[in-house]
This record gives sequence, C-alpha cells and structure tokens, in this order.
Amino acid sequence: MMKKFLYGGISAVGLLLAFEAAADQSVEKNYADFCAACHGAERLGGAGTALLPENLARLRRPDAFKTIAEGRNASQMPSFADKLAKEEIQALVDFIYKPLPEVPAWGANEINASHQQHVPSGSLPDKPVFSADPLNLFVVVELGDHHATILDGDKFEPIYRFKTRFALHGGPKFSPGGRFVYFASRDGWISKFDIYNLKVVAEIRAGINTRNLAVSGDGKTVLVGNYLPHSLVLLSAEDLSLIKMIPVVGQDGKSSRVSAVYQAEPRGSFVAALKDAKEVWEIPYGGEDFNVRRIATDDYLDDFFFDQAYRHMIGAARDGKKGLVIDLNSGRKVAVLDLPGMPHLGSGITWEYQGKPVMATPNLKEPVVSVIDMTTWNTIKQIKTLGGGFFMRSHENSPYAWTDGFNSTDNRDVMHIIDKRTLELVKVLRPIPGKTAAHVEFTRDGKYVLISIWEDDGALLIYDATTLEEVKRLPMKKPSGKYNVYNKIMRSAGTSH
Ligand code: DHE
Repeated sequence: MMKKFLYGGISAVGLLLAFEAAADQSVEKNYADFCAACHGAERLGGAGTALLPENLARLRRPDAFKTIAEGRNASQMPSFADKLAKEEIQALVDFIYKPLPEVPAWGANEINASHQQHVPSGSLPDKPVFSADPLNLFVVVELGDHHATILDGDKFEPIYRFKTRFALHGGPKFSPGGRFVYFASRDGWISKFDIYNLKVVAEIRAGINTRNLAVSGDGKTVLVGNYLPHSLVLLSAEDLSLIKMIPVVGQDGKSSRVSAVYQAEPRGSFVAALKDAKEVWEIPYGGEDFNVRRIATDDYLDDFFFDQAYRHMIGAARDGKKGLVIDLNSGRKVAVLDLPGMPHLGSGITWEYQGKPVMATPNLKEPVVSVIDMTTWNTIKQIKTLGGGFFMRSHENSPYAWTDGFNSTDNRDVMHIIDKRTLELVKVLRPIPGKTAAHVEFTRDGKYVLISIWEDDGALLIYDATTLEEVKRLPMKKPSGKYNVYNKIMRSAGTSH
C-alpha cells in the first residue's frame, strides 16, 4: 500500500501532480507568449516552421536548446536567452518534441474543401486594365502588413495594392506570358492573381506549413512543396483545382519534408529536394502520370538552383560547408563546392567571366561572395564584404552585381556593388544609415535597380544602375522581395527563377 505523506493536507503525489501541472502550465504559457505568434498556437507553423517531432528529425535537442537561447542564423528567429531561464528553455525543448495527440489531416478532402474560385476561368478580358508595360511591372511583397503592390517599372508608380494571405515567402511565380502570378504563404495558401485585371482569381490551401511553389514551363501545372504534411501537391494552373497529392517518402520508408521545388523548363520537369531524405525527385509535367524519378544524393539539400542550361543542379545543406553539383542527366554528383558560410541558395546568379560561365552567391555566415567557375566547379575568388548576405542580383545589361549585408550584425544597412568584369568590390552604399537594406531586382532593361528598406515603415529605393545614385523613394511596409515580370519569365541570369 502506498504510504501517504501529507503537506498541509496535500499528499506527496498530489503535490507532484500539482508541480507538473504548474510546469506544464508555465511551459504552455511561455510557448503562447514567445513562440505561438510565429510557430502557431498548435505548433503547426505560421511565419515560422511547424514545431512537431516529425519535423524536427534533423535538429538534435541540444541544438534546439541553442536555437531558442541564441536565435537561428539566417531566419527571423530571435534569441530568448535574456527572457527565459535555462530550465524554461529546456522545458520548451521537451515540449516541442512531444507528439501532438493528433496532427490535423491535410489530404485531398481538406485541400478540395478549401478551394475557392473567385472568378470563373477565362471570364476576364485578356488586355491589361492599365497602360503601363505589362512586362516591366514589379510585384512587390510587403511583409509588414501582408500586402503586395503591382508597380509600374518605367514610372516607378504603384498601380494597385492588395491584401495577400499571411506571411508570403519565396518568390511568387509567373505564368509563361506574365499575365498571372502565383503566391505561396507559409501557412499553405496558394493564390492566383490576374495581373491584367488586378484580381485574385482562385485560391486553395495546399498544406498546413508550406515551403514554396513552382509553375510548369507550359503554364499548365503548379507544384507545391510542403513541410506539413510531408507532401507534394499538384494543382491545375488554370483554376488551382487539385490534380494529385504525392506523399513524400524516401527510399528508406521514412517520410520527409520538402526543401524546395522548382520547374526546369528545358527538361520539361519539376525538381524537388527533400529535407529529411538524401534524395532529389524529378517529376516530368508533360503527361498525366507525374511519375517520380528518384536521384540519391550524398547529403540533405535545403535549397538549390540550376545552371542556365538546367543540366546541373547546385544545392546545399543548411548545416554543411559544401555545395553539391548534381548532373540531372546521369543523376550523379559531379562536384563538391567550397561554400564557406552557407548560401540562401535562391540567391545564386550566373554570368560570363573571361569567356566562362561563373556562378556567384553570398554566404549567410561569412562575409564573402563566392565566385565559382562552372566549367571546373572551382572557386575563382572569395570577394570580401562587410557582412553575410542573403540576396544577390544582376542583369545581362549591367556590369555590376549587387549584394546585401542582411545577415550581418553591424552592417545590415549596406549594399555592396561588385564589378562582374574584375570581380572587385567597387562600391559600398549605405542607402539609409542604420536601416536594413536587402533584396535587389533590376528593371527589364537593366537600367534601374530597386532595393528594399526592410523596416515596418520601410521604403523601396530606386537607383540608377550606371551612376549608382538614388533617383526615387517610395514608402512601403517592410518590402521583402520584388519581382520583375520580364526578368523572371525570360529567366535572366541575374535573378532567381
Ligand atoms: Fe527565404 C526565397 C528558404 C529565411 C526571404 N527562401 C527562399 C527560397 C527558399 C528559402 C527555399 C526559394 C523559394 C522560391 O523562391 O520559390 N528562407 C529559406 C530558409 O530555409 C530560411 C533560411 C529559414 C526559413 O525561415 O525558412 C529562409 N527567407 C528567410 C527569411 O528570414 C526572409 C529574409 C524573410 C521571410 O520572408 O521570412 C526570407 N526567401 C526570402 C525571399 C525569397 C526567399 C524574399 C525570394 C527571393 C527571390 O528573389 O526569389
């Protein structure tokens, strides 16, 4: 028989349960106070990722502790060491590795039920309702209040501003002619916007926690890669109706998040990298089967991009120091790249240097831009900068490549200008001293450069790409990425595709 100890009338067992309940309550309160705004009240993700054991397979508990205490490099995750005691952080770590009693299903039924066709397909005029050059428009994502602005790229005047879904991330993707643009929000909503008619025409929720989307080169299909559930979702680009959901399971039988998906038009396929399986999947989009070709890789790939011919994919693991080059024809690794501080790989750009194609990317954790010869895959130069950078952009008509210091501690307000002919840093701009400057995109003709001042009361600054002088300033709410229709649909070597 269990011996009972009484403390002021409460048994030891009762006291223990009361302690546990209080601890649970305080961890839940801490989660609600410090984590839920980004990671979701139910840990299913929001502006931040889903925090469930099935999504934390690659993060060891001590690293989770470190992340909460110190923040996560190259993300919006701040440090909490000054707000939470070590025991509280440890309790949060234990909390996020506890399985949820039930993870909500997000299969075909839920996806279909979320589908909203606001405007019947084909019912709107196929001429723009504005006079600006439809190929020199910019879509500017304003994260500050979850809006997007359609901007005239000649006059630098906003044409239309509209509310988007919560927390868009990654580049919106255009239909082949540039009339439609597709957005993905971190919480799974895919929206199709008719630029000519300035209307959201269809929406669907393809996942609970989504990575990004790609639109096929023939404009017929959209592929969405998810963190939660572990799935790829194929949609009709016409009305966003569901074609097929593909559960993502590696050769080892374990399910995996999707790191990123892109379309490779010259190959007629989508390519997806998996986050928890050392595999890349290629999915031809021409037929109706969408069968998966699996390519085994040496490491996990957290993101990737292609050479201009789409023969090679260049990927990197978030925790690695190396990039991998995979020949998509043979399915084999052909080179290992020296990338000292992990790129946010969508940042890579290419150009011709001394008759050879080169790729360049900033590194998030090191203040250098790596320039790599794409014929030998050797590093030609590491150009020193004032801080780790997120994004890099150029244009075929400009001798300069621009990169930020967004991931540095002291130089988030700088913009570096590199001469592509000499690989020298030729100028450092501080557009607004003390204010974060990030993400650049050129106009269609390469004559102007648009920069974000990444602050709630931020701005879009327009620079002359030759004189490097500011010519115009437009107030905006934390503008993040901006995307030029022409440069994107023509797959300019100076920008992301
Ligand atoms: Fe991004 C693109 C991954 C954090 C702003 N980011 C991408 C893409 C990937 C990616 C795979 C390419 C998708 C595409 O364009 O289709 N980003 C990641 C991360 O793994 C990382 C480091 C952690 C995470 O939170 O997921 C990360 N990214 C951020 C941010 O913290 C940024 C600065 C603010 C935000 O929105 O959360 C940010 N990412 C961007 C932007 C692009 C992007 C603006 C599009 C760049 C482009 O020009 O195409």
